[in-house]
Amino acid sequence: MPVHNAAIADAFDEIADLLELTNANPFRVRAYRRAAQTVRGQSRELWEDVEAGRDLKRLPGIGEDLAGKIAEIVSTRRCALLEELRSRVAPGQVELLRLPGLGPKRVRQLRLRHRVQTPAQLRAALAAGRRIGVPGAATATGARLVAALEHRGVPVRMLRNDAAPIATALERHLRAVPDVATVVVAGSYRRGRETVGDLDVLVSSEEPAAAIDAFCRYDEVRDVVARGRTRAAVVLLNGLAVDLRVVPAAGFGAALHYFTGNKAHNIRMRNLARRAGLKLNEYGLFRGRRRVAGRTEEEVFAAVGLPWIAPELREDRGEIDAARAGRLPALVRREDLRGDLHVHTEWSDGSASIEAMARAARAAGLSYIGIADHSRYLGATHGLDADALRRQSRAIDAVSVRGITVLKGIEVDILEDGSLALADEVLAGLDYVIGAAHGGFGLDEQRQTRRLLRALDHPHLTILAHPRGRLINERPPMTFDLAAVLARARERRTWVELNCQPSRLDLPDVDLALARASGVPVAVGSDAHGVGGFALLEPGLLQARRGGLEARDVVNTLPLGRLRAALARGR
Ligand code: DGT
Ligand code: CA
Ligand code: CA
Repeated sequence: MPVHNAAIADAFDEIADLLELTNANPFRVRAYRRAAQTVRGQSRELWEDVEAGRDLKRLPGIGEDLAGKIAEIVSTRRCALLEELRSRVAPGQVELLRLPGLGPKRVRQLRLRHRVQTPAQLRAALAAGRRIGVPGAATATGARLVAALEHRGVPVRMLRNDAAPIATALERHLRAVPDVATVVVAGSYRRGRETVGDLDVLVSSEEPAAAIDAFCRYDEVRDVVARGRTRAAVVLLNGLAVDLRVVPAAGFGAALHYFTGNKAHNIRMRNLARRAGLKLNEYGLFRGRRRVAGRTEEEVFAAVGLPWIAPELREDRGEIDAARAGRLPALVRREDLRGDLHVHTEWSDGSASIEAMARAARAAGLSYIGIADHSRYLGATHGLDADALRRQSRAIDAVSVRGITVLKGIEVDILEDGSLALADEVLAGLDYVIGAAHGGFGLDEQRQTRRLLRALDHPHLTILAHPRGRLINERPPMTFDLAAVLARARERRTWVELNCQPSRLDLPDVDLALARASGVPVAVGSDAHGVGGFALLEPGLLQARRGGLEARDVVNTLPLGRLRAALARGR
């Protein structure tokens, strides 16, 4: 049996992993990764080349040394370097390297300093609460790690925010291809879902071959799964699957609509077209054989008598009826936001000073922020007690950044009985109070509801933060009677938060829609823990839009004066 290209590539990938763990030169690591990719991408079996004595150095990234390795693997079915590396690295090490949040450096430290060499040992060490230099389960990264250790091998949907830089780089790559007019990442990504199953890339071009070719040769591609004249499918190095379709400009709008989905929305639109005697599919909108629309999405919607519907709403949750009745919401946009009330600093677990956060907020186009550091209760991690809060208040008074007003808040823990972790008189001295649960996620529905209702009854509570307490892919949402909680919030003039952290996005879209219908204003908070944190407002707003929120539903679209007035009314 000859040695196939896949086996050669696997050997090179493993060499790269092992080199990384032994602190080898990064260029050498990268050379093996590229070689693995090149070998996998060959349509011809390399063992035939070796047998025929053909020169392998014609392949991109394959020099003397790598060509020798290929010949060695083909003719001996072994690789001395790989065996030598394997003998130096314990098998659990490579598995550790593949876990989220663990790079070669941390894996090395785990072994050298803490004698943790396998996923099982890591799991035991974390369960025992050992301090081993990896983030604890209370942090998002730590929780992700614990989840990965528990569900090893189960594929999870990638956070949209993690897919975003990948999508952007791929778009840029395809835009540079000659004759490519437009590139859009459609599917769940365009609808702004919090996670994506795969990416669906749509390219408009009259010369599909060039786009298909550039796509399959893209640097980050691990496997080409399918390759046709106008479509292709690949898997990227990080495991994300990407579908590509190339369509001519005349049908681009119809294809964009079709591949944006979701499927249920598409089916409804197709039925609507059928009732009008038309046929809608991914190629266009047809009356008989004649194409009557398809160049743009607007054209497609107009042909069935509808205004354009924003992708975030296309979930078959009533958007088509709303469009027909002229009742589509004017969705909130990033430029509508004037402030951010959920900002952390180095006074608790943030990384920057109050002043640095104020400057960053100004650079992000905001005109006010509210500092809401953690109260002391949250375990040992740098919470503020009454005394520290008084000192922070003086520090805020001393900060002056032109164009930015800094308000005084707190993120106080809601305890399991629904009381708040700081005394009333301390909370009374602040501009506003954010309450949040950081434990007790597993209470049954009745107790959880009672807990949140009691918190809402607290006279000083302004905002109920990340009410569901979920961490996407890691911790399920808390169960409670949301309708009852929203009714109480409205009664008490309390707001609910949309937290923009990519693994929170809490409240989720359907809950936000219920908040809007219940007349409860939403505070969109970045939960920034550093100067880059305000960048999360924009992707976070996708969730607000999916919930159908307009600017008037979001409190931090208010100018400062009106926000202050609203804060005063609520207390
Ligand atoms: P994902 O990838 O699981 O996050 O979700 P989507 O919505 O991106 O789904 P995907 O990638 O399977 O397909 C992309 C779009 O293509 C989908 O939103 C709607 C359209 N589509 C796929 N399959 C069908 C189908 O059987 N019928 C119709 N009408 N549309 C479909
Ligand atoms: Ca998709
Ligand atoms: Ca797909």
